[in-house]
Amino acid sequence: MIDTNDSEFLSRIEDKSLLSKVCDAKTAAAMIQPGDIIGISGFTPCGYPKITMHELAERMKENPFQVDIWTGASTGSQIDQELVEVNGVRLRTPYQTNGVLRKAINAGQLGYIDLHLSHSAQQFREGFFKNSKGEHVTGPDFAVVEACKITPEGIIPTTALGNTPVFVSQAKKVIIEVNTTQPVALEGMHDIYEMPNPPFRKPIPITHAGDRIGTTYIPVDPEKIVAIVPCDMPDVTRPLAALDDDAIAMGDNLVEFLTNEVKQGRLPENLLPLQSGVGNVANAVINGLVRSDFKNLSVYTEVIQDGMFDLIDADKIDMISGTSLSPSPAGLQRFYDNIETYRKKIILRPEEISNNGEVVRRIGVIGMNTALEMDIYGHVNSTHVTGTKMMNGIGGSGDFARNAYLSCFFCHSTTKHGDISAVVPMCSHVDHTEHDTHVFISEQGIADVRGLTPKERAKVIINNVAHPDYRDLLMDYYERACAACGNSQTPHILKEAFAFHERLAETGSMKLKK
Ligand code: 0RQ
Repeated sequence: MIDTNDSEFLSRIEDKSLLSKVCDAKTAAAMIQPGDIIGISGFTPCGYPKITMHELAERMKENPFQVDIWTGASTGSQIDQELVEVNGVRLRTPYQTNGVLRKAINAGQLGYIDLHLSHSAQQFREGFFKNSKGEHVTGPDFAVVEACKITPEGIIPTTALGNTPVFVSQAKKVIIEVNTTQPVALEGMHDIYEMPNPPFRKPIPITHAGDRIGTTYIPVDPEKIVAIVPCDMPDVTRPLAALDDDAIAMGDNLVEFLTNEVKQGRLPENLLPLQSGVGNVANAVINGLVRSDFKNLSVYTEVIQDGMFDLIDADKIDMISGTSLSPSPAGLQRFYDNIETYRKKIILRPEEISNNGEVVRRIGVIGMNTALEMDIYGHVNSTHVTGTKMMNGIGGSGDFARNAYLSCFFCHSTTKHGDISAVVPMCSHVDHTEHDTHVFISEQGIADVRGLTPKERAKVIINNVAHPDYRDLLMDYYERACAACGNSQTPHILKEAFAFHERLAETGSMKLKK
């Protein structure tokens, strides 16, 4: 662990007037008071403050208290695990993926507010949130942010932006961790643009994924900086699953679909800007594009996973816009090793801009997100396992799905060794409605439901996307529902709509017992 005299650390504080603010993480963590709201930099386990939050958890072990944690999305274990293990979090928003935090949320240990990520900055800034005393606030008490350096102009962020700019501009006090494991070559990759509140907002001037509209630094009022802390703990990212046959099949199905769209004249030869969601499925789907003949692609997305580096290496990419790098540990090392090449092709924006519906709709994004389950009429559940237990959150999937030119959803047709069907009669929770979904792809095939009525959609989804083990059960439900409701617009047998979920709860499988 480096100390406050470390020469590399001190050299990264280019504004020497700030040297008087240098202190260790324990001293910085001691400034945080019970009930404070902390705005955390970064997005996914990238670009988050590490040592100060670890020291805060250590302090809470001795002297228990709680804080509210506002973030960009998921974050590192010092925040979403260590603080939760000492019961130090009262409220967490707007997204998470940590197993310990997920368990605590589903046990009711803390409050969790799941937001469309593009909405979060605006809601923080405009006083939608309350502190622990029930008072509406327009920013956090502390912004705790990771920087690769501090210049006279402001903070140079690291591997992710998320909501960092809004936290810095709205916080009462700012703690900056200067992380010497983050390369200074990150400078220049960011494009910081903050929007005023309505009615003063102007159009966001982005018409191509590669347009730059802001600054490469986050402006900060030096008076608000209360601590500058040395840190040499690296980002700890999550591994991605290896590509299996199902993942390859989903990628191939996507390429087949897009190739046909180009042939039919509904997409240009280099497609439209691509967005790809989080997780193993999304990464696998991008891999399908690496194996395709498409060229000169552009990406307007939220997270940049390993598959995007493959696209750059295969010389298929003009530009990638996102808010976060979110690679596997091997992918992060690959990024650092090739930073001079990759930095020319990647722009990191605040999530208010990377996910903004106005831009997504203007540039005509092809949205590609992952479903936990979908129903026969095309509604999607991305967040709640069997309708009640939070998995991760809606993240940016709704920002993109609702505004995309073409909104695709992917999933394995079954999970948990075939005991759970991704296609069910009625979703146990709905994040994306039938109005926001155009194309479903599983390893079984493609259901293109554009221009179809609900009853037409049901047949295509059951026959093309559901697993063969569940097709007869689903078709039987659909046909009986049609008969029971006199062929109404969206037929259901309400008493039976959740029979798949009930069977899973009772027997451990959605399949009928033989
Ligand atoms: O469980 O971890 O125990 O193996 O869910 O499933 O198939 O590995 O899929 O990693 O791609 O995650 C929707 C969660 C998918 C993610 C979700 C179980 C399954 C497995 C993971 P295990 P896979 P992925 C922003 C994009 C919402 C946010 C979003 C997500 C685990 O993509 O959080 O889209 N999305 N952001 O066994 C019970 C079911 C299940 C199930 C899967 N029906 N019931 N468990 N699982 N289906 C936009 C961007 O631009 C990035």
